[in-house]
Amino acid sequence: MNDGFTLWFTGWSGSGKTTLAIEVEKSLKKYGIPYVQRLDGDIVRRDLSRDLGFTKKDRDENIRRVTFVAELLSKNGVATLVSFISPYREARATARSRCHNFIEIFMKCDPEILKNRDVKGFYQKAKNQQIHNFTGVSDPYEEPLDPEITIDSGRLSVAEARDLIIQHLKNKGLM
Ligand code: GGZ
Repeated sequence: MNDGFTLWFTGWSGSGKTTLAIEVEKSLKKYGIPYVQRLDGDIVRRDLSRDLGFTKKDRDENIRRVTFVAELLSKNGVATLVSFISPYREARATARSRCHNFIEIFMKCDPEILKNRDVKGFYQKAKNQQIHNFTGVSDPYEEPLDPEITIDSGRLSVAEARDLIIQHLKNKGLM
């Protein structure tokens, strides 16, 4: 059986977590990794965490639930890709201690670029206080201090970032 692992993508809204996780997922499947599961903020918040908002308490609860699922999957041989803002170090440290072969991937981005790009219009709405507790505007993001992988999205294409992650997994003997 393949050893499971957890790729934990963390970063601001719009930093490319979901896009990159989808690319890595495709790649893992192409390599023949038998069990791959992606857990994404958008999807989880429509179902498992549909009762939660964006206060610290709710974000911590969201990440606690996701950690629980990722732990079960990764310990049972599943390549698990987790993409959430997950802004708090303590919650990510708990995930690290529980999930199997935990690899933290920090989506490093210039906040000004994200705010200018504002694909979903959230940053403007947050600035106008139409939405509250928005990461980077009215809520904190605690950058990872020692992530296994940092993706500088200003410099790397999605394909280059994907290849970096695949190479890391190969180096670790996880594929
Ligand atoms: C942050 C928010 C908020 C607030 C709605 N703050 O870019 P998106 O839209 O598609 O992804 C963001 C998503 C964040 O959910 P997570 O589950 O990843 O957050 S956490 O890990 O902190 O629990 C964003 C949208 O939800 N969104 N309101 N106030 N992001």
